[in-house]
Amino acid sequence: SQRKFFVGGNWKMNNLKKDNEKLIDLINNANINYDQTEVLVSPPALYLDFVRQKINPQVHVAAQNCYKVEKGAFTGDISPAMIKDCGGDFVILGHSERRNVFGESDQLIGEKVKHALESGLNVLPCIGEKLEEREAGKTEEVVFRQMKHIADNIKDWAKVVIAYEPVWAIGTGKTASPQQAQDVHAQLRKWLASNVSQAVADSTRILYGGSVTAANAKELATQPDIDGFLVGGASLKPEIVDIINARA
Ligand code: G2H
Repeated sequence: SQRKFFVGGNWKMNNLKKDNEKLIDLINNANINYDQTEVLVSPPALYLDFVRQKINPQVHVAAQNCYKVEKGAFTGDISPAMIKDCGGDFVILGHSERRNVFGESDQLIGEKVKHALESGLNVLPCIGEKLEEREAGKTEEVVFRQMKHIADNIKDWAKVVIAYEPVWAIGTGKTASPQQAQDVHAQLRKWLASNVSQAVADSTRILYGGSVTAANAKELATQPDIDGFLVGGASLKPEIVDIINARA
């Protein structure tokens, strides 16, 4: 495929400096072909600067969230300008934990995507259905609706990597089967072709997320529409290197 393999580690709200240092050493010392695979790590925002200064410069450093304006009276939040100022070049937006624990709407996530892109960050927006939505046969309806709110706010798709993360597979140990994931990825690519353009559908990376491990990554990575992974739990362990090299 013309799409470069991409693996992101979403550290979520885990680890102190000393643990971050170990993960940074692990990645810096690993055998990774950066021409073949793009690698991203996403520490809690407090550690963006710390991680950026220590990790291999070829690794993208991402915030896990941000707000939709540059500055102002928004206690507790951070802006894309601040992420860039601390050396971050990406922001994850609309992660299911932001949607479901913190109540973020499709509309807000769209506004964040727009502002982050206008600020010069790359974005990694996440979408995915809940178990009850899948069981009700609504997977496509849900992920297309989420995609539309994101896509409507994107001009430059070269700065976008999408993550499909079925909520029922996140941190549960239940991975989507390679076929289940491939089916949704293929539908999303079709949606991009019809609603944006064939070129964007062909070139945009769609990552899979949800209980990815070294044990299941290789088979998932063989699917034609899976272009990499967004990894949570396993990104805190040495096996992240095997996941990064799943297609090597
Ligand atoms: C999904 C994923 C990372 P995990 O949230 O974004 O986490 O791999 O722990 O399911």
